[in-house]
Amino acid sequence: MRLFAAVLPPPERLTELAHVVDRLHRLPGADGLRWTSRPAWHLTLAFMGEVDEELLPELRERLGRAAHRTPPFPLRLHGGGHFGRRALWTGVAGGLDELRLLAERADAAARRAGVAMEEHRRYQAHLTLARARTDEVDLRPFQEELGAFEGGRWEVAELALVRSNLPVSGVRGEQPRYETVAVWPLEGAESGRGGDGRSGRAG
Ligand code: 2AM
Repeated sequence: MRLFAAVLPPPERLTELAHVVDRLHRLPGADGLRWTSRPAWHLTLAFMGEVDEELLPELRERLGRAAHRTPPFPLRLHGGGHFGRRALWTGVAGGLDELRLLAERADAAARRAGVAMEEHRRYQAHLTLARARTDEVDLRPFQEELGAFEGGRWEVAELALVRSNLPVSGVRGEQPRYETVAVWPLEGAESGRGGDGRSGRAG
């Protein structure tokens, strides 16, 4: 199954984002983009790709431990940007160092559980709002509109493991369906003899 670790913003923060996205939908060129929908909004921490079912118990164990060791931290959705001319996103502000640490720990947990992590990309925290089918849409006006967006602060208190079900219909533009497989509370038990390698323990 296709899996990734993520932070899921709470409903009230998604509602704020939905208001901004409504405005984006009205900008010229919006019809030329494939918009992600609210149930799909998440911040990926570590993308694992296809994972063998037999690795799941170990993966769960290690992600749980990573969450256990990491303290909750504040975050807010903030501004926006684009990857080339193909993906429009909103970014985050606040506990960026903590978010990155959680991403590193989720990545390490997956590797140590035996996940190949072959599709690794440099980590950049973002929440994808739209994707372009071609290079023809100028994403800059969308980024400008997002520039003023400051979402409210929330406390990131959970690490989620999410399954991505790719569309099977063959309908062009259909989005993957995401399903939360498990969540673990962030507990900040830093002194714990965790399994992501920082404690020096072989895994
Ligand atoms: P994206 O939104 O930038 O496409 C499910 O596909 C989630 O995993 C999405 O957030 C997606 O990022 C992310 N993702 C997909 N492939 C990835 C990869 N190779 N590296 C990192 N994240 C990836």
